Amino acid sequence: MIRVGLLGCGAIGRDHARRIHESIAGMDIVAVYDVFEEGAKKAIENIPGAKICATSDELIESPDVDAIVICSIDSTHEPLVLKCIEVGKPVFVEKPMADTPEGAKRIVDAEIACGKKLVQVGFMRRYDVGYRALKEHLDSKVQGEPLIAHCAHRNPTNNPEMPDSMVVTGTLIHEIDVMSWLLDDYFVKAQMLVPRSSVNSPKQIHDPQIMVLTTSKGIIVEVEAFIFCKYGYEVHCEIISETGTAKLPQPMSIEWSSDAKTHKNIMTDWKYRFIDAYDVEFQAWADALNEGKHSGGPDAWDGYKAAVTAATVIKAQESGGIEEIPLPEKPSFYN
Ligand code: ISE
Repeated sequence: MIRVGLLGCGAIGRDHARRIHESIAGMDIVAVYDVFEEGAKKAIENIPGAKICATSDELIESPDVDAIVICSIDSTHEPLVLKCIEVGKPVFVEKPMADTPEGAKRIVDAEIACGKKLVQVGFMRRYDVGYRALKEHLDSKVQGEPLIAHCAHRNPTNNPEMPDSMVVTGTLIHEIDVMSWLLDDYFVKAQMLVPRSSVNSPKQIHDPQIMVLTTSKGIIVEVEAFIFCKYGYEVHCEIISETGTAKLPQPMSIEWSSDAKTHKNIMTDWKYRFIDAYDVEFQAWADALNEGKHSGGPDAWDGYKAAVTAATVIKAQESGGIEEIPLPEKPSFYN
């Protein structure tokens, strides 16, 4: 049984605590920490025996904690992951792994120096049944090679104070990871297209905006981010290949007609859209840790690749031009 300590008890942290306690076999929550004690108390309300630690270091160093889950605010991810590597404990960190490429590189260097893959990044879309089916389809090459991907990532609302860069590091980072995994390719160029903004979006950001990425094989991935779209939470992905197209399936929802109208519900909360993916992701992490290995899921190199790509997208957001993505060669440690 892997004894897990949770750092950061906001909405997603509490959700992961509940998930690990109720749904994941071979793993349980034994300790939590949050700068706000109220959050920590809430997280363990239904987890008898779990304790609240006074600091993050106390939790990471505790002899009762075998592995750590990090769900605190983005700027704390890098130092906390580095501390886990320093004490040699496996760590699951919500995205982004670090908020700068330099920070992500420090994590990669520390992990290589410690000689063991300890880091998994919370890119849960790789565990979504729809994305997995789409990947299997693309890998079969039944429609030839992929040429273009049209994607959309829409949130009804978001943090009203966020800067434009967070649209990339908090939202588009999912497409940056999942599209590179799906297409088995990496990105070499980035551009940001900016239409007029919605009256419902905060003034300091562009919303919607369109990220255009080019892969090393020349595939164009175009993603609309519309994070104050009001009407619901939706993730779309359509791949155009040489002899046909393929679409990411949408969550099941009945279609009902009445009074000369057809209705279909759309989700509003990303935590529910990917609820099954989170369960599969954590079960894979638990199973791997119980066997003393890495799950093979998103690792520190994936976190680093995403950080480098995101930083270049932010550069393109500022310059309005096409920017080259400076990705160094993958160290053999990650092969
Ligand atoms: C949030 O942090 C997520 O991870 C969601 O998947 C994303 O849709 C949302 O925009 C982010 O704020």
